Amino acid sequence: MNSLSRRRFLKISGATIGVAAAGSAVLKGTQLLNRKKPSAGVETIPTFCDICFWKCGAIAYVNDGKLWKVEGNPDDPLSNGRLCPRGTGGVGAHYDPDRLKAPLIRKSVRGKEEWVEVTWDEAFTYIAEKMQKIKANYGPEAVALFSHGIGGNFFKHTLKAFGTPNIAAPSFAQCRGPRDVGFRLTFGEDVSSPERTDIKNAKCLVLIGSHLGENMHNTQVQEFAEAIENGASIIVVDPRFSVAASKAKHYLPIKPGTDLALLLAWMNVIVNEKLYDFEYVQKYGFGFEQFAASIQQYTPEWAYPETGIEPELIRETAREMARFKPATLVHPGRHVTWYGDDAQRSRAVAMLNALLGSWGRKGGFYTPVSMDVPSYPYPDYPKSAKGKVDNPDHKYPFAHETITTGIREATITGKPYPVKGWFVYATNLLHALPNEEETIKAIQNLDLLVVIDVIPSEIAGWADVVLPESVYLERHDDLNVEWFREPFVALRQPVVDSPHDQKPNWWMAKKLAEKLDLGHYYPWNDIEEYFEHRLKAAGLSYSELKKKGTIRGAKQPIYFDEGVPAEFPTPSGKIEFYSLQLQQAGFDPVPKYNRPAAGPPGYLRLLYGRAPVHSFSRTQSNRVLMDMMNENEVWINTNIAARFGLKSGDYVRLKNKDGVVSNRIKVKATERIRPDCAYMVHGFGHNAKGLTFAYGKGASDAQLLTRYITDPLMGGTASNMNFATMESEVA
Ligand SMILES: Nc1nc2c(c(=O)[nH]1)N[C@H]1C(S)=C(S)[C@@H](COP(=O)(O)OP(=O)(O)OC[C@H]3O[C@@H](n4cnc5c(=O)[nH]c(N)nc54)[C@H](O)[C@@H]3O)O[C@H]1N2
Ligand SMILES: Nc1nc2c(c(=O)[nH]1)N[C@H]1C(S)=C(S)[C@@H](COP(=O)(O)OP(=O)(O)OC[C@H]3O[C@@H](n4cnc5c(=O)[nH]c(N)nc54)[C@H](O)[C@@H]3O)O[C@H]1N2
Ligand code: SF4
Ligand SMILES: [Mo]
Repeated sequence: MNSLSRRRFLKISGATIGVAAAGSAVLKGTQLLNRKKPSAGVETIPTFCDICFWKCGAIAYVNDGKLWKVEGNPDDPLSNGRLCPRGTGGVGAHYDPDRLKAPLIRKSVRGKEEWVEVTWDEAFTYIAEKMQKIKANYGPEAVALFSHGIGGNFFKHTLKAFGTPNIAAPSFAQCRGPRDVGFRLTFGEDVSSPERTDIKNAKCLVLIGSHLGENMHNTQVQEFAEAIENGASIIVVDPRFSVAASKAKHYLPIKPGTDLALLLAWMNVIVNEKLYDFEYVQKYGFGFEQFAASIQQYTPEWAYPETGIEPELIRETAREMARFKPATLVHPGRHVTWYGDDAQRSRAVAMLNALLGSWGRKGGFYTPVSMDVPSYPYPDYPKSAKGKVDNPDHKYPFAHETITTGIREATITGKPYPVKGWFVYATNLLHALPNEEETIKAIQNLDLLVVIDVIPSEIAGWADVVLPESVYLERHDDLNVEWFREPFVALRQPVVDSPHDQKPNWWMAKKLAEKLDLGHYYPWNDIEEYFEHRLKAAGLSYSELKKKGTIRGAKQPIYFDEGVPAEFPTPSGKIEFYSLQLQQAGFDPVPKYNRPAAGPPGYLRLLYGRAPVHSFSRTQSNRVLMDMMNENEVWINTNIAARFGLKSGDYVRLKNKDGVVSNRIKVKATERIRPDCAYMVHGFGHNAKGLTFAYGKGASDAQLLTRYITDPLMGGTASNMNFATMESEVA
């Protein structure tokens, strides 16, 4: 945007949005959503959302180059014409006055958040020189990329071209990794994202922690509502009476960390009462007899003292699941890095589904399909002789993606080889990884930390170079060729200009490649040329995609009964009730229960999760969403609150076993949580100075997660094993 149109933009936004306080540029939050429709000249532009990673198709309404509102795109199968509240509030990301505005280079010591503004060319020259130096001294592998979301695709491309295999996202070792490993070990395939869960057709839906309704992944929540409408039987297992629990026929307030005991007891009932899908198990199962024998000890009576769930309720819910098989979906969850037994617990979830015959069946797990859009024919990437740094000697033998925390560890220890440069694209590592101290220690070992962000996040605060990105409403991103119920391809495209000198990721990644003499990896001049090329190869029209935002392909079979081949890419070619792979690697071939360690007296187990109007630590600067929820609370049981002399609305500080004390946080005293745990929404408690609005509001769960157990199968960092007590805070 040139300076003239920028001035115009500022004038327009100042005039229409209003200014909260004299002299400040703070925009009013939900006012942005309640603005009247402009009298004329409203243009609609389709794109897809990026407030979380679900990528819902959206329509932006723009008037005179100015963003009015964003709604769901009715043509898009992920949104079905409706966005979640975060998606609607996405306008706040564009209008956020705290946004990064220009490239920055660190002026003083790391973490002090003192910068000099530089030009884009200066920034790239600085970065490229440092990268070449690291490459000369340690090899290209010594530069790693942390990235989350589709926006990271082009930086991945540049860094692979540079020669590093060390590229990781927190969505594996801090999120869904154990689930995908557990399912892979059983069915040979991942659950993937969007999950292949056929929620809308489920007649019985079991949610173990997955708190749909607070967890707002749009399609899943829409399907959940549909299942409820259709009278599906809902079973919810959660130490906290979640929104989903309020819709349940059976609510099981489980003792935290004991879900594997419940799962084993459920399977014990289903096997011993011969309630399983006999034909399915016989046809597709491997090692059923050994499995059945090894779960005999896990009776409902045995599980009762472990889980706190009465034997009769365990039996009743097991029978309920069996009644509706194969349309019973035991949801695999998503954020499952809880207690260290996570991959094995997820495997038990997979096995329970296998007993119910739900994999490949309507109302269970469908087989996702996708459009055939060939990738761009780039030159080959250089092969790394050293291999990846995150998982030396395959210590975690079943990790099939790169482990973020493995890269962090190598950066601290220099083993198996040194890591000296980090690129961090759209992931606030100080909120996303457990144990902040280790992250900072790793950062202090770096010769280069580049952070690409839209706001001055905590991780940006530690960077040597900060690159300001245009928000998703102002840029193109890679095509979304999704694996879903039906094939489709979706386009993200700019609907408004960036207000300052922000740039899209593809432009930055390409410019950086050129500085590194890797320009030949970008044979296209502009991303639209790249789209044209790929879409043409797929026989699709770019101009149609631009107009519609989404092109859908013909529906295809997605269930075994419709002709999808029942293939299980496991070593046995079958569903593995007994896993020889696990046995050979020295692990339990059938999951075994180990009781989680208890906390000290007076401490509560610290649990955390989502709120409907926020995404992780990325939306607390969004004025629209903050108008809806501007701090988090700590849920504690009413009796515990009374014992501490606390009531709802009081402020406390949480103090963990290692003496880390949180920001002040408001108490929510409630019957809706067990007395042995506390619960808070993730993402609050920002302490980066540039986040003027989010700063100091609520407390950060991440700060309190000083401990974690690493999943021995796959390297996930289980963090539901921290304990906290409360210190009163005078308001
Ligand atoms: N303590 C704790 N840790 C957790 C979790 C938890 O519940 N508690 N959840 C885990 C889970 S499930 C996940 S998936 C991960 C999520 O981890 P992350 O994906 O790292 O989530 P955020 O903390 O929101 O960090 C996102 C960063 O991207 C920036 N950003 C937003 N939009 C853009 C953009 O358009 N471009 C660029 N370049 N940057 C952008 C934001 O400002 C923010 O700094 O965290 C995991 N870690
Ligand atoms: N609004 C919103 N929605 C989101 C996101 C977001 O940031 N905001 N992020 C998305 C992403 S990437 C992910 S991974 C998902 C995460 O969503 P989920 O996979 O649903 O996981 P969490 O949000 O971590 O929720 C944790 C839930 O598990 C319960 N729980 C804690 N310990 C135990 C236990 O021992 N046993 C059982 N049975 N339950 C337990 C908690 O009480 C809480 O209800 O949400 C997605 N949807
Ligand atoms: S679920 Fe909500 S925030 Fe996530 S992409 Fe969809 S509309 Fe956006
Ligand atoms: Mo996640």
